[in-house]
Amino acid sequence: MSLTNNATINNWVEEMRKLTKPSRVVWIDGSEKQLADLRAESCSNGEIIELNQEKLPGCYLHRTAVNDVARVEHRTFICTPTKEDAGNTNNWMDPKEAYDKLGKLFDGSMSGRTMYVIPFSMGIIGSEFAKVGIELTDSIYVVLNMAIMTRIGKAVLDSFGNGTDFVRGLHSKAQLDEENRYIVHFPQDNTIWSINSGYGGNVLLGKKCFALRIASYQGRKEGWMAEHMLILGIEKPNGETKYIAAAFPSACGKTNLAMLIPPEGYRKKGYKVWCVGDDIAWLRLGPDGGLWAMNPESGFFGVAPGTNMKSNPNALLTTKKNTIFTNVVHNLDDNTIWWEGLDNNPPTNALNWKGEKWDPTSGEKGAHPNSRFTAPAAQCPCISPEFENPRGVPISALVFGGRRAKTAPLVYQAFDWNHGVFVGSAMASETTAAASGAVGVVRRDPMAMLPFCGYNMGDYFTHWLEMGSRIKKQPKIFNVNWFRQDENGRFIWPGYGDNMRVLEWIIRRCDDEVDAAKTPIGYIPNINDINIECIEDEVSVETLKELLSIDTGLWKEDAAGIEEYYNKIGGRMPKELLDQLDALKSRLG
Ligand code: OXD
Ligand code: MN
Repeated sequence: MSLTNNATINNWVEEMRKLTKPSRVVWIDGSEKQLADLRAESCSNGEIIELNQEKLPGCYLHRTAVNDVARVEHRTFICTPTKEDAGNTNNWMDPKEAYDKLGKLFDGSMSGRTMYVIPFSMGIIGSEFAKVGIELTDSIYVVLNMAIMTRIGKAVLDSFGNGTDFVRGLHSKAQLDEENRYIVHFPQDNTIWSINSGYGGNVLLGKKCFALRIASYQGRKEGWMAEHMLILGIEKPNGETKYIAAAFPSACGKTNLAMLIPPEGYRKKGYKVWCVGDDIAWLRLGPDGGLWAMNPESGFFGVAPGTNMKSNPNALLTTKKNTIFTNVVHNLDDNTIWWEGLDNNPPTNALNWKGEKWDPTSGEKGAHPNSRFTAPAAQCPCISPEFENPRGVPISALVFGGRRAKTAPLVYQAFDWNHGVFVGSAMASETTAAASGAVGVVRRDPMAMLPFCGYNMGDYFTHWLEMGSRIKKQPKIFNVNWFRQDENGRFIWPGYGDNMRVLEWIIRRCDDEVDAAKTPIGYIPNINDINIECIEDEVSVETLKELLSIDTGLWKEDAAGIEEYYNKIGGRMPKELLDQLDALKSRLG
């Protein structure tokens, strides 16, 4: 029975029911009782496995189909009315063609199954920054994950009342047929259709599909921004907290940075780092004329392998209860889980991520490299006291980063907002060949939004520039690179908690407490302003100089690479960024 009198919602649910033909429809009310019943049902049909409830209370294991383990970018489409509106960096299908094609796949796709109706809110329910969605799905796994990742249930509908501005998400596992797997967005209709997948990034429609692709489109229309950014707060010894939002391509340690533990020297002085979000930031103009950020999610969907008590104790501790693990190793001895990089004691009596008997000495990985944990953010030991604040937090600095062996210095600051937009637009990571020290292939990933921007990338840059002109108290913009290498391909910056040393410089720049040296690419720290106390053995003054050095030859090559990339984006590249590129070239000489 429907949980709302909202006719727009009810009519749409009914229309989708007629299309997908489930045997019954269940509305998710958000109660613990209903979720407990669903967990029990999901355990009884083998979709999830209840783990050791003494060691891991409220925790479950799920295995996806072996051909369904990651986001499928080549099957992800932005179906704007014209191809130009989606731009050259997105796959495009004509909306009518897409509705027809997927309509056929959805026709009867839920027959014999239950359709779950999940009302969800991205952001605190009822807050002026929050947005409502409804996801229809035939997967209990999706319901249980959405209950962690978003705020769900009847409270969402009650607060929404008779509103009509909600995102319509339709998901069916159908036959999990790889050949007919589609993740399709209709931004102008607030609609997402996802079929033939059961993997989180493709099916938890609140996350990448809504909170980034659809929301980026909404943000442009409505004057705000949806960004692929973590949000963290740095509490200074005087009790004041400064907030930073930061964008990184995948495999750059984003979750680790979001939950960083400062080095001992900083902790003794009274510094603390608070996590507001690990993946997505919605940014708006605040009443003070500044930029404010809110994490629209309520959980972490983090990569498991490599997470351990050294790399990210806060993430690991977050997953000790009420967590769904996907595609990790199942330790049969004590009914717990394991993954590569958790510790040095792989279980000997275990199943791998596919559910096959696994021998840790075989050389084969036990957990899938993209295996995940879905855990409530509120369980994170360093979750920010502002996490539930509906207004979000004021942002002092925006940080872009990538994985560059040589080109980008450890940190530099953009000259101003527009130059910062240029820096973000040119973001890139290199595939590493660390052993040989070879410089890998450069992959551009503007603002880490390449797979997540729901419209033309040139228009997206224009939106960034326009936002800047509207922000009276502009955040300062920085670029960091934790991955500088020496000539032998060795990383020369320790990273992890020591990244705090760079964050400290960033907030001191925001507070006008330190000078910096002007270079052709931006402002870089004076050597004495990066605190290397207690790591002098690892990072000598010489090493720090190398970390901050700028190789003009490499930068000229990079400028050529940026130009090539801009050409690919095509005719809607804003002139301002082309001018920024010219200015960089002339500064490089
Ligand atoms: C993610 C991603 O899963 O960026 O967060 O791919
Ligand atoms: Mn992400």
